Amino acid sequence: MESIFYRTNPDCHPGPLDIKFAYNMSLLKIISQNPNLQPGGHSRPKYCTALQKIAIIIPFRNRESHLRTWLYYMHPFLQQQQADYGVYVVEQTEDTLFNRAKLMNVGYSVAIKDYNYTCFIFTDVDIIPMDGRNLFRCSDNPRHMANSVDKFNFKLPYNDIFGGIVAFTKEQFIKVNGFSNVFWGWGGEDDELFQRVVAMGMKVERPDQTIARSKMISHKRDPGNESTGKSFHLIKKAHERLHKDGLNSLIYTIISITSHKLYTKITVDIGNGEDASSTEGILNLFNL
Ligand code: BGN
Repeated sequence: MESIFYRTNPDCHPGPLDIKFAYNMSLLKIISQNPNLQPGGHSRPKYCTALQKIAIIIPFRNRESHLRTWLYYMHPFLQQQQADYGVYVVEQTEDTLFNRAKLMNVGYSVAIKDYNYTCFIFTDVDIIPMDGRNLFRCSDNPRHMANSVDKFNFKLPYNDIFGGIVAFTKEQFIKVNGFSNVFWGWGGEDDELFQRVVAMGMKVERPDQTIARSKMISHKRDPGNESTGKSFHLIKKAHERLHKDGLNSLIYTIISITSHKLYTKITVDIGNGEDASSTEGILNLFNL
């Protein structure tokens, strides 16, 4: 059976991968290349019990071709790493501003009821690791795993960056009360999560930058994901809000949960930010 690992690493030893983006990857082809997947995009190693059970959470809206690319590369990648994992694609239904962070919280809340996951990897759909040694696992502290992305010349654009891919154990994620729910539109929700981690006395770990090299699919900013310019104020008061705004204030309505061969699709109505938990409301509450 052809897979990216057999093609690039005949001995199946992990190492640099040849990642090329092509937009004609069919779901049927990806399914046929991953015959051992269980419904909902689950897999576990055949000959051992994995130490961690990993839920991969992907926020999503209108990125079908990126999702196909992600599935094409990441299923073989995770299976080669002997991961016990499931993939959750969390789709925002409304046309209102995108809320990446709230979708992450919904993904966590649904996945935790599905299986006894111990590790949650929150990833964008458009970043693909370029090295099989970049272990998709949780650690003693929350991990930032997109610390070497081609778009940023394989460097950190700033020290506290926490975007793209992050990994939290269940305990770590509960400790920070998840992501904030009030970041509508582009930017800042990841910086705010970084502040939560620090406020709760944890550090951010990062993999070696050579091994963590990743490729980002270049694209234009999505319509409906404009920046509101409010992030800066919200990030400043992260430590004051974190116990009130997050997993414990999460309100959403599930439209459907569908088990596909390659992933579990969660379609959710997360509101439009004009209710009690709106950004304006939160800014007022904290006199920002
Ligand atoms: C930053 C964004 C992050 C994003 C990185 C990388 C903000 C907050 C402004 C106060 N932060 O600028 O969310 O991950 O760029 O693209 O917009």
